[in-house]
Formats: sequence, structure tokens, C-alpha cells
Amino acid sequence: MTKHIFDCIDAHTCGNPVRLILSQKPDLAGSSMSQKRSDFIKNFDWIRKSLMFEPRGHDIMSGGMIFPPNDPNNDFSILFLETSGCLPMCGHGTIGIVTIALEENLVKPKVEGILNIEVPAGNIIVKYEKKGNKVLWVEIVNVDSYLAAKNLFVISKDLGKINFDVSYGGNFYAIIDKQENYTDLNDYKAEQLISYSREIRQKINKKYVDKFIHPFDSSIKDVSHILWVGEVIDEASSSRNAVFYGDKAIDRSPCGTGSSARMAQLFSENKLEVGETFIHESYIGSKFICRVEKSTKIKDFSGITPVIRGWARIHGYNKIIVDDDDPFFGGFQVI
Ligand code: PYC
Repeated sequence: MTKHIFDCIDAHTCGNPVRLILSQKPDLAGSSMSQKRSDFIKNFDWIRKSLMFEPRGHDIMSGGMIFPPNDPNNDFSILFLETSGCLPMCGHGTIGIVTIALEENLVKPKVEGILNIEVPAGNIIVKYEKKGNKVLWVEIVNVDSYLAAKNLFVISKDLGKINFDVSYGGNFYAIIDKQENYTDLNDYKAEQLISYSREIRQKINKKYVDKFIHPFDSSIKDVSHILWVGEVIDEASSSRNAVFYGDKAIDRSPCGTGSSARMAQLFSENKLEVGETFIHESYIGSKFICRVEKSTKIKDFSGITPVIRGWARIHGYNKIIVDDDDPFFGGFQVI
């Protein structure tokens, strides 16, 4: 019988959890983070499940591991681990992991203030500002994002006909704007949005089989997240969202990949311009300051290079034991 001991540092990005796993990192096969992600999913997914799900994690738990870069010109690479799986990209996760890595001296940037980071969805550039040892903010130049499809619908058993667009921001999002059968975020409880989202996502991926596949990486496919658009709490904000992920989570942060997907959608509708500030509010009212860096092409799609800025705080050193003998070794979820 073995006790696996994982040293972790726990933090949150604008309210959403980030657990950086420091020890027991597997030796992953592959020469890119996309290949290494596939190897992890095939051979090491027990680590994700045991550290993200109950009883050691919870429904919203999210985190990752950092590895040396595959290209020595870059600073490091990130593998994201969440209750929802190993995401190709996670914005709040990146902000949290970068904050932990810098404040705990886990990485030494090649150039102070800038990090070139490899993630499964591609390469990202991260800027940050420090005051003493504290990281004040982290800004991500995210992977190119694009509107993948417009004016689709499914019939929700609770809400009726729901119209949506699908947009990519590092993950594929169904974006549900206000409409006849969905009035506003404030009109529903979080638990209702979670239950509607689970059914809607399943219906979308059944109805639109193989419609959402990334043009450069076919391992990134299907709608994984639902973004509900809502009225802002603070009038200075541009928009608010509730992002559903996994099976029971609403993002407490404004969601980096969701914000990227939303900006790609707004840009394609001429509702957002290059350089314009887009302040995205989360379900709990925390904010990311975002903008479109430039317009771009992703094979046949017109898209954008999005920028996301947010902050994170460390709140714990966590030594977690996963005992082979534990009946709940692999964790569980109550749905
Ligand atoms: O910030 O990209 C994000 C994210 C994805 C899921 C939860 N947060």
C-alpha cells in the first residue's frame, strides 16, 4: 500500500480556486503540451481526480502543474487540471499559477515582467507587475479566439427554445445572451443555471456532432462551457457572465477563456473594437480587464488575439495524502 503525498499551494483568482501541484509530477510523453495533455489523460488522470474531486477537492476545484518548456526559448509550460478534465487553456488558472510561481520563487523569468508560457492550446505571453514580492496583476495575451457558429438553438426541457452562438477562447463556449426564454442572470439561482447548463451542453454536443473542432488541433473539440450573459452589477463594467464548467461549477472569476470567447463574438458583430477596454464581471462581481489586441485569422475563421488581466491571492500550503487504501482514492462527485 502506498501513500502518495502531493505538496500543493492553494490560491484563488478573483474568487475561483487554483491548486498548484508541486510534487509527484509525472514524466509526460510528447514534445508539445497538447501531446503531454493527451498522455496525462491516458495514463495519469487519477492524479487529477483524486486532487480535484471530493473529498480532497470540491465541485469547483481547479489547478495545474508547471513543467519545463518544450522549446527552451520559453519560460515554462502549464498542464491544467480541473473537475472538468484537462482544459486546453484556463485563464483564471494561468493568473493563479503565475502568481503562485512568482511569489513562491518557483520560476525565474528570462526577462523580468514577461513570461512566455506553453499551454495545450498553444503559446501565450504573460505580463505582470510586482510590488515587493506581491504580484499586483497578471495579464495574458491569450491564444487566438474566434466565433465558430452563430444563431444555433436547442430545446431545453426547463426553459424551452434557447438560442446561442459558439465561440472559441481556448475552450469552446456556447454563449447564451438574454432572450425570450432566458431573461437575465439575476432571475435564476446558480443551482438552476447549473442544472439547465448540464442539459443544454449535452443537447448541443448531441445535435451538433463534430461541428466544433479546432482547425489546428483536433484534440480540442465540442462545447465544454456555457456562458450566460447578464446585466452588470457595477455600471462601469461592460458585461457580466455566469460560466458553467465541469458538472456542477459556476466560475467565481470572470473566466479568461470565456472572456476571450465573448470578445471574439462581440468583435465579429462590430460591438467591440481593437484596443477598446472590455470589463467583464463574474457571477460574484469580480472583474477582469480585457481588450482585443488585434484581429487575426485562424485558418478560415476571422478572429482576435484577446488580452485578459486579473489578480490572484495565495491562501494556503497544502500537503495532500492520497492513500491507495482509501476507498475514495479517485475522488467522487455528488450531482
Ligand atoms: O478562466 O478560462 C478560465 C476558466 C475556465 C474554466 C474556469 N475558468
